[in-house]
Amino acid sequence: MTIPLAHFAPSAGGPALPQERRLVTAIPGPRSQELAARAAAAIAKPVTSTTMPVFAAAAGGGVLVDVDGNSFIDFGCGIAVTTVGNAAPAVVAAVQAQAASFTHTSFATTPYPGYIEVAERLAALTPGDFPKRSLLINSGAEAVENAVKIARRYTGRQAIVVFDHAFHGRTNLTMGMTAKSMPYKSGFGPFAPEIYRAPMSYPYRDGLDGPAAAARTISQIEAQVGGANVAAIVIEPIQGEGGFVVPAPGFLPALAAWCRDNGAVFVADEIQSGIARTGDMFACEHEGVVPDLVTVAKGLAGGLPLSGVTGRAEIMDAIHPGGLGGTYGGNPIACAAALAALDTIEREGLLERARQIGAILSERLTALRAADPRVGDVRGRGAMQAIELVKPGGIAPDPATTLAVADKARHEGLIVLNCGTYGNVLRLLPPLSISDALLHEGLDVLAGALAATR
Ligand code: PLZ
Repeated sequence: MTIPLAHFAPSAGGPALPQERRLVTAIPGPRSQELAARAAAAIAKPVTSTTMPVFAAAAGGGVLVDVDGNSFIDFGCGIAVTTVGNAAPAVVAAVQAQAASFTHTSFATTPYPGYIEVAERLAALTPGDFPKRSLLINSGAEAVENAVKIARRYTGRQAIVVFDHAFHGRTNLTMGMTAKSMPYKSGFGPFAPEIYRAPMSYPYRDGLDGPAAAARTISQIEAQVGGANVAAIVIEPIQGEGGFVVPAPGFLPALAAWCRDNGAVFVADEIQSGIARTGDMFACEHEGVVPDLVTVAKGLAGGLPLSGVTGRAEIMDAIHPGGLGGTYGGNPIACAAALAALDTIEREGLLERARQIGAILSERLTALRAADPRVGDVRGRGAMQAIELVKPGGIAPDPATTLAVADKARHEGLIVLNCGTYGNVLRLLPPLSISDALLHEGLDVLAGALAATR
C-alpha cells in the first residue's frame, strides 16, 4: 500500500503528513520540555508518560510529529489503538459528520442507528455462525467487566479463571484479573473474590506443547476450582501487556473444548489482539477457535473510545432488561468512527497488509535474534510482534537492557513500547497504514539501538 505524500500541514494529521523520520531538536525539544513542566504542576504524577518524553502535535500514516516538529516512526499506535492509521481520513470525515448532527443522546434514552450498525458488523466479523448480540461501552476494562457479569448471570456460577501474565484492565474487578503487581495492583486491594489464576502456555519459558500445557492448566482448574463452579475462562488469545505471549498451538482449542464440556463460557479478550492487528480480524481465528463471548476495544474505533462485548445471543440475552448499559456506552461519534475504521480495513485490504507487515517483522526480528544472543525469543503474529531480551546463555530476563534499548530508539526517532511480566519485552505495533520503507527504517533504528546498548 502506498501512502500519498501530500504537502506538509503542521496542524493536520493523517497520511498527508510527510512520511519520514526527522529529528530537528534534541529529544525532548524546548516546547516538549515546557509542556513537561506544566504537566508536572497540573497532572497527577502516576498518569505521567514514562514512554515518550515528547508531546504530540499530529500523527498519521506511519509517523507522529511532536510539538517541536520532530517526526517519529510510530511502532506503538498509542497502545495498539490506531490500527487503521492515526487521523485516518475516513474516520476523521465520519467523526466530523456525526459530531455536526448530534454528539450524544444516550442509547438507553433515545437510540440511534450507528450503535445498531456497529453491533451488526461485530456479529458478522466475530467467529461463529450463530445468532449474536452485542453491548457497546467505552473502555476495554468496561468490556471485560461486562463479559464477566454476563457469564456469571448466564451460568449462575461465580468462578472466573484467568492466566499468568494476563492483563484485563485497571478497574477493581479487572485489576484482580490482571496478573502483574507493579504497577497495576500493588497497594490497590482488596480485589474482587472468585478470580482464579491458572498457568498460561508460554512456549519460550515452559517448553510445553499446546496439549501438554492445556492438560496442566485444566488439571489445576479442576483441582482448585472445580469444573462445575467455573462461570468463564477469560483469556487473551495473544497476550498484550503480559509480553505478547503466543500460546502453543492447541492450547486455546483445548480450553475452548473444556468450556463446552463443562458448561463454562469461553471469553476471548481480543482488546489488544483483535480488529485486523494479527492479520486475522481476531487472533483466535488463527486456530479456528470460536469463543462464546469476545471483548473488543482499541483498534475498533480508530482512536475514539469504544468497546464491546459480542457473543452468543442466548448468553447475552439471558440478562434482565436494563441489566447492562451506561451513560456514554456506544457514543454516536465513536460508533461513526468504528464504522469508518471497519470500512477502511475492508476497502484498503488491511488484513492482507497486516500479514505483509508481519512477514517483514518476522524476517527482520529473526535475523536480529540470530545475530544477538540477548534476543531470546521472537514471537507474535502480523503487526503484533515482539522480542524478549534475556541475559546471554539462558533465559534470565534482562529488563535493564530492554529499557536502555527502548530509550535509545525513542531518542533516535522511533516510538516503541515495552511490556512483559518481567519488563523485558519490546513490542512492535505499527499502524497498518505504515509504508514498507518506514517499517524497515524503524527496524533499522531498533537494530541500531540494540547494537549501541551492548
Ligand atoms: N484487555 C487485552 O490490552 C488494555 C493498557 C495499558 P482499557 N491494554 C493497555 C495500561 O497501562 O493501562 C487492555 C488490554 C486487554 C483489557 C485492556 C483494558 O483496556 O481500555 O485500558 O480499559
